[in-house]
Amino acid sequence: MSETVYIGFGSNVGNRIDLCDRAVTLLSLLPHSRLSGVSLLYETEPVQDGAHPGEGWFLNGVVQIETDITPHSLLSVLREIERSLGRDESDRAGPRTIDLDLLFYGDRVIDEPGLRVPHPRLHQRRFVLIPLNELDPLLVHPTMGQTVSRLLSDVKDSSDVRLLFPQPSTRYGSRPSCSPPPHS
Ligand code: PH2
Ligand code: MG
Ligand code: MG
Repeated sequence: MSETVYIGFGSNVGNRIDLCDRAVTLLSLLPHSRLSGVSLLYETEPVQDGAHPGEGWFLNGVVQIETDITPHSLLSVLREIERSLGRDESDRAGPRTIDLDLLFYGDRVIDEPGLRVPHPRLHQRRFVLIPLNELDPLLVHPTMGQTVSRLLSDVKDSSDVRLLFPQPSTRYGSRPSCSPPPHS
């Protein structure tokens, strides 16, 4: 039985558009999985949260995937993709070429060292809630019992989140505005 998962991505070093695009492309190629949604890209002010992501603004977005991959395997695949896109493992809290965070795995609640789902800070972050709200505003947070749209209207975070303009054209083509012409 496949589950709907949401993965947040962010980049604040290097060619951020290219890195996000490559991360989404790699996620679209996961076995036993289907990419079912990709948010727009947002330029976001860095939020300090114990991590020290530096001064650079992020590009952030969220993907939705239907998958049979288990949460633990998915987590190691995300780490592999981060590594393949040049993430510095020795400074995980520093500036990042790409950061992939498992936000929701269906309505499962997992609380283990190294794997906490839903992501423990997602409800405090506009840079996550805004793209999530775009994909599924009625998605209910399994422990808070509130929809994403409600979490977004209640969030205290006031950091700046701006729609990237222009949006890059993409290869995975799941954005409505980027659909190919009906015939050629
Ligand atoms: N990620 C963090 C800490 N701060 N700020 C923004 N704007 N975007 C992020 O992805 C982000 C952050 C830790 O992973
Ligand atoms: Mg993160
Ligand atoms: Mg992370």
